[in-house]
Order: sequence, then structure tokens, then C-alpha cells
Amino acid sequence: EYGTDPGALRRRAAEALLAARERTAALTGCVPDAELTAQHSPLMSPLVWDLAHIGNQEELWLWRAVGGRAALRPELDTLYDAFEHPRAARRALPLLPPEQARGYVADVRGRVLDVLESAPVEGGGPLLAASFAFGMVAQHEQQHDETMLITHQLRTGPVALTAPDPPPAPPDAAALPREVLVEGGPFTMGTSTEPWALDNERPAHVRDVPAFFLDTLPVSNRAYRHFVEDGGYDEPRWWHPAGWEQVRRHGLTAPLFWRREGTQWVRRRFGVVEPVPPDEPVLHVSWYEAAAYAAWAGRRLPTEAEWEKAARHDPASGRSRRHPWGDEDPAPHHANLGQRHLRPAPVGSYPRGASPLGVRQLAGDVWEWTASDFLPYPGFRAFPYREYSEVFFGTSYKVLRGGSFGVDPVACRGTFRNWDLPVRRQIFAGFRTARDAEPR
Ligand code: AVJ
Ligand code: FE
Repeated sequence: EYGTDPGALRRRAAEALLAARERTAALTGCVPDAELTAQHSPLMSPLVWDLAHIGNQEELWLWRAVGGRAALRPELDTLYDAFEHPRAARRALPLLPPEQARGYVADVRGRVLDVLESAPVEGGGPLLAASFAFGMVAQHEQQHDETMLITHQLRTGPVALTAPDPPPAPPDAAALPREVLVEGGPFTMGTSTEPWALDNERPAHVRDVPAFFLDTLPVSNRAYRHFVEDGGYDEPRWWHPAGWEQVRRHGLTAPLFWRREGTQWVRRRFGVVEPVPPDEPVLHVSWYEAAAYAAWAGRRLPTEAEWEKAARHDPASGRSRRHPWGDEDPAPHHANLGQRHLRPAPVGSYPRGASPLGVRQLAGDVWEWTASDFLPYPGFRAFPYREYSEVFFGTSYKVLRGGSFGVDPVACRGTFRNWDLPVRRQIFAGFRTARDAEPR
């Protein structure tokens, strides 16, 4: 898919690493160093932990595993092991101070680029095939960049990040059909060929998905506000029992960051308070809130298989494609990705990123909660480490699909799987709804 030319594979890997590092530098360079060591929320690490963790993972996988070299800083391994210390406890660890963390990640990177020069990018086993390990590490850094972006959203204080707004929705957005019919039948889910796909996206396998209807667009703030103002948060019948428990315990009345001011709703977004924009996809809702809205609307969340079929299955060819728009890599006209904007685009945006059936914004803008638990595909094999996916499989985590405005294109694919606890609201998550097409 990426070809076998070693020069091209090395260039692709180097570019992905460089793009991630530029973003990391921006996210950790836009606030005073004192803010890097602060705990902005018990849900998040201090930014300086993410920074050195990025370098430590790069040392582990590219310097040690691929390069076969001796450990540079073995004493850092437990400090920056995500399983050793919960996020809220990391502030109290003897972390590298910001200047040292920057020096460490730069040192690792310099050495890794030397490894890349001489590493076989083909025929060196699965870690090296198509420079997989380099792609994995670039995606890891970009995923932590999104995590750091979430920390920025939770932080209070002077504005640190700015970006232009996305353009308004195209004129046809208001006239789109509310939902599309996805015909029943088999489709190929997951992948065995996408070179940088992570272990949980593999292998490709056939799923039979009965006919269903899916929303053309993500649920908007306007629509979600109707649920709020219809007393949705006062009505236990819409809620999963654990979701209702969360509503009661925390006194939830609206999405995270929303506040009522007189007759209008405002929200805080990267340090700025603004009216909630009615035409944007709703953001910062938990799985429980998404599921409650869907129940109130007489609908349900799509399953993960339904979501992927809508995003990848091409009814004309019967083939599963890499992205909703086809096989080309994501470009700015396809989707709101890569933190080019600090908000989702209005619902109905990106007609050139639509699926064959006309479903819009399946990639970018907001992560979309699905009904499904995070489970392995048949034939799953943990690779290269159990802690990326396997230890999270089970009934605790719900799958999110598609990707937010904070996802980089290198970590955006029709097969990409994200997951989180159903109570989580700080992530850039929204949803769309579905319904059965035939009685089951
Ligand atoms: C796939 C986003 C759930 O952030 O916990 C980062 C990605 N894995 N470092 C996470 C990840 C290891 C992961 N998510
Ligand atoms: Fe990590």
C-alpha cells in the first residue's frame, strides 16, 4: 500500500515523526514552564509527563527494539510507564523538569533518525515491515498530542492556543436527508493490509450487518439542547442505570463546559466563553449522555460494525475502502483533522469527505460514541505489546470511531478504534444515532 521503496518508506516515517514533534513542541511551548508541571485536572497528567513519556516510548520501540541499542535512560522507564502510576499521581513523581524533558526527547529523536537511516524497512520482521514501528511511534505521539489538547481545554488561565475557525457549512447542508438506509448484508471489517494499522484493527474479517438507518450528520448542539430543555436530565427512563447514577451524583444538567446564562447557553472553549453554537456537533458528552439522548429521540447508538460499514463499504464495488471518501489519504478538503481548527465544523460540512451513501463528517470533527464494547476481532493477536489494546478488552470500555478535530491524519482511518470509559466527558466526543430498518 505504501509501496516497498525503502527511500519512500523512510521519508514517510521521518515526515510523520517530524509532524508529531512540531505539534508536541507547540502544545508544550505555548504556556510558561510552571504550567507544564501543574495538574490541571485529576483526569489528566501534567503536560511534562506526556512530553517525556513520548520520548520514553520512542526510546523503547525505536532506539532499543528496532535499533537494538542499549537503554539510554533505563531509570525513566517506570516513571513514564502509564500502568505504574495513575494520572492524578504523576505530578508528585520525580519527573524530569521541562528543560530536561525537552533535552531527553530531542536526544532520543536524533538517535532514532540515525536508526531510521540504516534500519531495514522491509523484510526485517513485522516490527519493521513498511516501517511499522516508526508509524506506530508517530501515531503514539499524535495520540498524546490529542491528550495534551484535552488538558489545554480543561486548563483555566490566559488563552494559550488559537486557530482560525472552520468555514460555514455549504448551502446544501440544511436540505440533506435526516438519515440514510444502509442495506443489510456482509461487509469486510478491519484490515490486514493497511501498513500502519494498529493491532486492534486487525485482521480483516467479514461481518453480516442487517439493514439499518444512520443519521446523515452528527447530532448538533441545537438538537441536544432540545433534549436538555425537554427535561432529559430529570428523567431516569432515558438513562442507563449507571448513567443515571452519574447524573444524580454529579448534578449533571448539560454537556461538560456548558453553563446557563439567563436564557442562553454558553460554554468555555480553550479559555474563551462563548454562546453554544447551535450548528456544531455536540461535544463533551459521555457515552451515557449520548445513549440517553438517543433513547429520548426514539433511536439508539450505532454498533461499531454499523459505523464502520457506513464509513467504508462501497455498495457499488462491494469493497471496504480506507476512508469514507475512498482510498486517498486525508486532505484538508475531506475532514476537520490535525488541530487546524480548535472546534468541530458545523454539521453538513465537508461534502467531499462524504461516504458513498452521503453520510458526512464520519472522519474528523468529533469522536463518535458507538453502542459497542471494546473487544478483539476474531483472530486478534497483540502486537507489539499487550498494553496497547489487549488489556483494555472487555465490557468496561466503549468504542469511539471517526476521530476529532484534534486527531492527526496519520492516526485517522476507517478502521481506527478508540475507546474510553462510558462516564468520560473531557474527550472530544459527540455521536450520531441509528435505528433498525427491519424488525429484529
Ligand atoms: C487509544 C486513546 C485510548 O490515550 O489511552 C497512548 C492511546 N496508548 N499511549 C490512550 C495510547 C498508549 C490510548 N487511546
Ligand atoms: Fe502512551
